[in-house]
Amino acid sequence: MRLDIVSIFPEYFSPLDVSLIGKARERGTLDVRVHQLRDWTHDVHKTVDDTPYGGGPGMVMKPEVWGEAIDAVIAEGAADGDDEAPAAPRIIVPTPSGRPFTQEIAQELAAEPWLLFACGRYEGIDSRVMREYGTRMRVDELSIGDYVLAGGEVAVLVMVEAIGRLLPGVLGNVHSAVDDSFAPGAMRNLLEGPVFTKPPVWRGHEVPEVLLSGHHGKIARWRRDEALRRTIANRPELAAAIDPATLDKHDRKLLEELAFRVGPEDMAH
Ligand code: JCQ
Repeated sequence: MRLDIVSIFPEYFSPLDVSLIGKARERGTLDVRVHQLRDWTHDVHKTVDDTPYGGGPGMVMKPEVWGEAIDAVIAEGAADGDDEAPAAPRIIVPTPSGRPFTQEIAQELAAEPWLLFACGRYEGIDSRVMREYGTRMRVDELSIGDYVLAGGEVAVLVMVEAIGRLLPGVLGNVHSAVDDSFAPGAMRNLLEGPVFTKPPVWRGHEVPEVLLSGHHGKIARWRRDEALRRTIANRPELAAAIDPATLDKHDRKLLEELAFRVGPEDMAH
């Protein structure tokens, strides 16, 4: 997979030299290139922003600079890609006003051959940039959560890590990637419960006895109970979205004890 990142702070991306992503780059699984947006300015001050039309606080990133940068990165990528390489990348713009970036989107993006991340700063990038490239390729404005960062750089690090670990051969254990809370197929819509390792007693805190029992049926049941408890406590909106048809009698009894209302058994029918 090829990843191009355009930013006024390329130094933000040194974490991509280490760990899982760093190893994937060394092996050639991932080809990451970070570009300085200011390289495509023409004035002495290397200006990338200007005042917003209509007034208001802050500054907006200029469309001409972004247009030259994206055109150049695409031309370079298309030129040194092989004949099988796609002519255009998917463009990702992290922004608090985007669609939520989810595990499902990470999986979708992990299947792409080429991604271009555009890091905005200030109040954002002139909207015509997304409009312009949206006529030629897929452009997604994505949010990593309901808070405001100083720029898209950290959001790109988050997305690249979530996407990168899904690439074939990037994770040591092939099971790890599908076992996550949000991966379809695991315990769908449930958070993962608590985990423990040795020693069996640490500072007086004991590992739940059932986990030492070797009784695989009881362990699976206990883990599911804990997953349900944690989902209700931490993510009530996820718990509310659980399909009642996926709950057995034991689940229903537990939810009743927790005073969590679910629909009747046949609600899905
Ligand atoms: C991403 N959640 C928060 C901030 C403008 C593209 O324009 C802007 C980008 C940012 C950086 O992204 C975030 C963010 N997901 O703050 C302002």
